Amino acid sequence: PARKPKVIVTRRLPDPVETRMRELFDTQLNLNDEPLDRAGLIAAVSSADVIVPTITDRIDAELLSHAGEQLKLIANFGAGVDHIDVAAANARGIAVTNTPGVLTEDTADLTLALMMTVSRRIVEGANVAQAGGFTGWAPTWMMGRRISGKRLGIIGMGRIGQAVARRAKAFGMQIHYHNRKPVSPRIAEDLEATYWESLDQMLARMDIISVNCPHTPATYHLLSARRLKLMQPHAILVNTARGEIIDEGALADQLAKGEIGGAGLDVFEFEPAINPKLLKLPNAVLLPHLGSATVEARTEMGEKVIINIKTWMDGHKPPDRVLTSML
Ligand code: 8YV
Repeated sequence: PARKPKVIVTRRLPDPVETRMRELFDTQLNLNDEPLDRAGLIAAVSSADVIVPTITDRIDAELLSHAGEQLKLIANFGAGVDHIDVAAANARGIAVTNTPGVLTEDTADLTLALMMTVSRRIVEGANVAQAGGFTGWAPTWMMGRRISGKRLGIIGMGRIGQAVARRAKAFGMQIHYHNRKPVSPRIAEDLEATYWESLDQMLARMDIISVNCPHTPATYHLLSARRLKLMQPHAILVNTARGEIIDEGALADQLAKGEIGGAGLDVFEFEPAINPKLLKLPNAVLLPHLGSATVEARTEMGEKVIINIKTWMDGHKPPDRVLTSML
């Protein structure tokens, strides 16, 4: 029988995933669960047949110059591949796969949760109550804003954007979106979604903006200081995609000045660092990248990784191959 491929996994994964991987492959786990340093990553790419990285690993062209002939697959644990130089990998005959689909609903749930948390001041209220500050109810105390009836502008109408739209529609919101191209007429009709070719025009008219596009060279700082200024002073910005899509410093300044109403952020430009200005703002709700952090999603992401490796081993095209033409 053919030898089992050597698979290096850079972080700890849910138990059932690790167990299955050990059964199927010659699996090397990073038992202490700290991100590998550069030397560790170099050692991994120079000895493994397959590496399974996560968002905390930077797989750039220089790192790949250390890849051995045997490295054939980078089976990313996660949907976003902006930490991987896919072109450089492909140029060396190394395929890249990701784990789309299984984290869509959970990321969309968290997006709605952030919208409501910011709009209804849930963290502020919880903090007051927990600190013993609920000393009496008052008619005008801690008023937020309703989300029903409001205009939601979704940037990026892929799987996650559409899942956000379905939920928001059920909450009575009006769905608007900006995307490279309009979605199919059937989907647009189902969601009663209005397409904006001009992001600038959409930004100026929305009550809530949700970022749901991938981070690519084309979307880096898509929400620049200039574009953020187009948002209305009561508007809320939610980001469960990638921090790099927003100029975080400009956002912090505009939130502090009251030029933007509030923000719900699950991702940050210099993760895991968060702009210190954001930490002090009552109108910013910050989460530590929890979009796909459910037992179900993380397990299914691991299962996808396994399927991608297995199909590749069996000589077939892995189902979730990422091609540069898709980026
Ligand atoms: C993960 C994500 O937390 O899938 C993604 O793109 O951002 C999250 O699901 C992370 O990327 C895992 O590597």
